[in-house]
Amino acid sequence: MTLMKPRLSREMAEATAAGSPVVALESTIITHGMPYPANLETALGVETVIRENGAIPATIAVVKGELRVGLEHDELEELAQSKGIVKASGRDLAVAMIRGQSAGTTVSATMLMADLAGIDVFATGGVGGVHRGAEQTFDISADLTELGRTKTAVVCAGVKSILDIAKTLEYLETQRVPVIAYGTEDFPAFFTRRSGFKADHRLDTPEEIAKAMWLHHQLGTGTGLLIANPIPEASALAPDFIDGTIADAVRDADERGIDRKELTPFLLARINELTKGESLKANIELVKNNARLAARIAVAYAPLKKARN
Ligand code: PSU
Ligand code: MN
Repeated sequence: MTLMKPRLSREMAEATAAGSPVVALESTIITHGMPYPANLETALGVETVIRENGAIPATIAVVKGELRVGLEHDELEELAQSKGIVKASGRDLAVAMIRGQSAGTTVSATMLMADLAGIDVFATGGVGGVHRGAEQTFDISADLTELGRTKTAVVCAGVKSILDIAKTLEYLETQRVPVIAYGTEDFPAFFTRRSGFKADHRLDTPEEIAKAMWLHHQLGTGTGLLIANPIPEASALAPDFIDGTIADAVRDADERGIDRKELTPFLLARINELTKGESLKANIELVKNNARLAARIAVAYAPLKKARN
């Protein structure tokens, strides 16, 4: 069966036809991950960072029922401002399309759409994972199963301790997803550079990461790769401070009975409130840092892919 192609912006159509380096970006971070106007400023800032590092950014979303890769400024603005917009993981896309809805795409939906559009590298802040208490709730993000079936390299800053980091790493192992830390042995914990767990692999240059991606795909593994890039030292938060805040936020969610797809957005917003915006500042810096690395990986990957075609 021939799979559907999302609608590409003109720039993206030219870039993919020419085999130029492209970096996909998700939109749930805009619609559910950050408040306005920081979400819009970040979305635009991240696109600039990708261009400065030699690649073309493609923000991915569903706009009025249409799967879109590469958004214009006014479209980003609308997504950033609208309230009550849908949060779509891969399984929600078809229904959003027939309803003509607009939706922020999670890591899972963005990977799926990036793959349909032929984009290999994707930058975000944090991926979803296995939630604390998953042994009771079974709350495991579809991001992890998507990584187990879609060939996209996702550059993130590790996962937050709103999640059970050990179980998240176990699940990625089960899904056959390599976890590669950039320039460190440690698997980072989003706001902090260390989680207390080791990553499976350490690679020190974007070129090595691009080569590993290439070989991983050539082996027919069929899975994605998780590239964990620690937050820059200067932007990292103090572990005691942020761990305490996260524990408070998790308790608040529990007391209010918040669960399922509302849980991650609630925790992100609550942590931002409790830290009086400190966590948001760190979040913005780490996303830009990930965009920079993703662009450099995409630049190194493009000639490898071209040589094959
Ligand atoms: N973690 C963050 N910021 C985010 C998200 C996660 O630090 O914006 C978003 C991403 O879009 C991710 C989604 O794919 O939350 C995961 O949601 P869930 O846990 O419901 O699968
Ligand atoms: Mn969930």
